Amino acid sequence: MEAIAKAHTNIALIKYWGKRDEALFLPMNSSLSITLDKFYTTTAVQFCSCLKEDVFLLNGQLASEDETLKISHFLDKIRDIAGQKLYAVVNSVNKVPTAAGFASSASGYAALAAAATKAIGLEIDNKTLSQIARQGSGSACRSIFGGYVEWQKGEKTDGTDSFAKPVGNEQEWNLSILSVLVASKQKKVLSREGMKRTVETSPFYAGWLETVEKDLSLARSAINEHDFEKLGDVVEANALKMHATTLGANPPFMYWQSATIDVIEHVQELRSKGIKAYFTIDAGPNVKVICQQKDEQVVRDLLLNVDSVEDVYLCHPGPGVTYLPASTTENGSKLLFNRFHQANCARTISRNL
Ligand code: 2P0
Repeated sequence: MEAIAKAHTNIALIKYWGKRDEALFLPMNSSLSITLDKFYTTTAVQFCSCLKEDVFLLNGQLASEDETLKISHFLDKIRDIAGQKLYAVVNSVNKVPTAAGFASSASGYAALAAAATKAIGLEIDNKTLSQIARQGSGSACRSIFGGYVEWQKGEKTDGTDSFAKPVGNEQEWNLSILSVLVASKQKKVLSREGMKRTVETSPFYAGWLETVEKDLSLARSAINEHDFEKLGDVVEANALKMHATTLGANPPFMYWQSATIDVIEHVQELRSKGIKAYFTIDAGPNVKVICQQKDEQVVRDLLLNVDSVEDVYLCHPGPGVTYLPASTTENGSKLLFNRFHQANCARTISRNL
């Protein structure tokens, strides 16, 4: 019972910001993203009756007890659906610069959901897989699909209508996304905590909810029409509105640092020179800049020249979840599994499945 899956990160053009149900990861608003080609997670999962607990290896190291428990709770949801009580070895390799503040929870939970459901023998479609991935991390549901993806928030309390789907039939529009790493200090408010505090305390959150559906509809039509300026305008406006809600929270907080504003100003300067580039920012100081492919080198070169910029990663729309042959060596899953199987060295967490 082993499977290996690969999933890519995604960048939100219209942001997911706020939950209506924290246990089921149901969002307050729908969101829209591009799956990126450059950053991904590969995860191997093997269930076996010989294991006394779940084992989680991250980038070749045994993960902490806290990290392992999070993975275990997520696997519990999959075990419940499958009616199985077996523990698993999860072996995950992140090709995401996490230390640089680029989030890996989307690709991480998308790959884990795909590998675990396959390894346990569930035959499900990508819509259902997206619903399962959502319950590990909201944005993970969008990483099941490639290209431009919309997560429809749904209305039902059980979450069965809250899942991601590709936007129209759009596969072809090959925009460029530059992930700009700025010289950053430690991030203080995690996105999960930040969105909760904003929903509960920010008077500006109502304004966010009032306008986000309109932003989404503009973005959807811009993608279908390949209207880059229309897309860029709404992407920037939506990001600024999301960040404005944090300033009204109690206590207030902001994800931007001086370097963030530096990059914003350089993008605006590019536009004043006629080069169409637009920024968006997630729950951290780094900036993502979208532009058309014909401009990607000039935009990248200019950003690399900004003093506070440490690196610029050039990305394009990437694929959805794929499954890899069990012999794939990147994870060395067989070897690792055998190690845990034979040595029977797993720490025991007394939980009754
Ligand atoms: C997004 N972010 O749409 C938004 C924009 C951050 C800002 O999704 O609590 O890691 O695990 O559901 O998905 C980051 O939040 O949060 C996020 P959880 P997640 O990409």
